[in-house]
Amino acid sequence: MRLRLISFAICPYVHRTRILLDQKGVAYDTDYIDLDQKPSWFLDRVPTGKVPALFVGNETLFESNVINEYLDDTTAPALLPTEPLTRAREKAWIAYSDGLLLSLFRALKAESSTEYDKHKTALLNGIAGIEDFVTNRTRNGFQLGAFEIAVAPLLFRIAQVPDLRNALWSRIDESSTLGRWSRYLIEHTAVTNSVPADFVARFTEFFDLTAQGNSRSVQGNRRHGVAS
Ligand SMILES: N[C@@H](CCC(=O)N[C@@H](CS)C(=O)NCC(=O)O)C(=O)O
Repeated sequence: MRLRLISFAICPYVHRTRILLDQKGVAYDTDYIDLDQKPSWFLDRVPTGKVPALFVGNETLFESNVINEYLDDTTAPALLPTEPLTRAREKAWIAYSDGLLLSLFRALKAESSTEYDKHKTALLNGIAGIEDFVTNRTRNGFQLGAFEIAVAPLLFRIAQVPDLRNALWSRIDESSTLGRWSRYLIEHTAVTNSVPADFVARFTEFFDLTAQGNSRSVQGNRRHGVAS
C-alpha cells in the first residue's frame, strides 16, 4: 500500500521517519504542510495535529517513534532487536532522545541568555547520558540502527548551530566512542540526504539564527554566539 508522509521541512521528528524510509528504500509520497495553517484534511485525520503523520491507505499513524516501529516491523531488514528485553531497552533510549529534542527546541526558542543556558546545559547533560548505552551497542562497529535514527536528527541540527556545535565538542571528546559515533551520524548520507536541499536556510530562518533587526535574534545571536 502506498505510503504518504505528512511533513514539515525542518521537523526533526519527520527527519527520523525519512531517514528510515530512505535507508530501507521504501517508496512514499510526501505532503508538506504549513504548521501555522494546518489543512482540514490533516486535522480531520491526525488527532495530535503534529507531524510526522503517515497515511497507510485509509489508516493514519502518528508519533514518529510509533511510525518508525511500524515501518521497521513491515519492511526488511528489521533494525529493532527481537529479544523482548533488548528491544524494550532500545525503545526506552529512543524515548529518552525525545527529551533531548525538546531541550534543543527550547534552547533555540529561548528569549533570554539564562533560558538559553539552562536548556543548552540540559541538552549537553542529556547527550552525555547516552554515552554508556552507545559505547555498549557499538562494540562491533557503528551501524544505523533504530536508536541512531532517532538521535541523528538532533546531532545533525546541533551541528548547524555554531555555539551548540562548539559546546558539544567541548563536552564530548571527539576521539571517544560517543564523539566518533556522533560524527558518524552527523555526516551519514542517510541523514544528510533526507532533509530538503534548502534545509540550512529554512532552519536558520525558522529559529532566527542570523536575522538582523530583530531584537531577540540580534541579542540572542551575539549572546549565544550563533551568528555566522
Ligand atoms: N512526539 C511527536 C512530536 C512531533 C512534533 O512535535 N512535531 C512538530 C513539528 S517538529 C509539530 O507538528 N508541531 C505542530 C504543533 O504542535 O501544533 C513525534 O515524535 O512525532
